Amino acid sequence: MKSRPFYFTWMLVAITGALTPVSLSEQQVSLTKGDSGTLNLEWLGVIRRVYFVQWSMELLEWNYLPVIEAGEEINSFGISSSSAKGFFRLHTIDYENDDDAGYTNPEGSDFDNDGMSNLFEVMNGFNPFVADLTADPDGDGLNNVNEQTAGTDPKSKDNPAVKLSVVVAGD
Ligand SMILES: [Ca+2]
Ligand SMILES: [Ca+2]
Ligand SMILES: [Ca+2]
Repeated sequence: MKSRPFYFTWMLVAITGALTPVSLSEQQVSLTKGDSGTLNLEWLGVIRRVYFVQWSMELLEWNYLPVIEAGEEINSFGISSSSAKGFFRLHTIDYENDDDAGYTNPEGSDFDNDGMSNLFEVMNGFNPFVADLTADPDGDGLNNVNEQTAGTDPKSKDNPAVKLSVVVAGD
């Protein structure tokens, strides 16, 4: 099971199919409480289907969680939480063939062709279905795709490239 810290709480599971409708009968999702307040989201995957997970605090704005799964297996995702309420849902994409690159390598693929891989986007809170390569959420002058290339954190200004250097000239 993948487990990464995420400080929100989810009380309700909603289901959406982005490109194809998903029936509830084939899409059983469970939400259980684990040790030390962790919430475990679990669902049985369907073959040739890729899953993204979104969360929302107030059902107005949805954000992607740092997880991408594919195929017919039991998928589990642990969430550390501290807030009182929230919602989440699955965003799914179906493929015709087993060997479609988007299905065999959904994390390394770039669904919105913005130069950032799907995994990089969800790990950094970006939208893997909207081209946001020129955004600069940390305001450090390096846009997201340049941060990915440089291996720096697009949500933090700690990039070596933008650190000020002070030179004191002697006389
Ligand atoms: Ca992308
Ligand atoms: Ca994007
Ligand atoms: Ca930046």
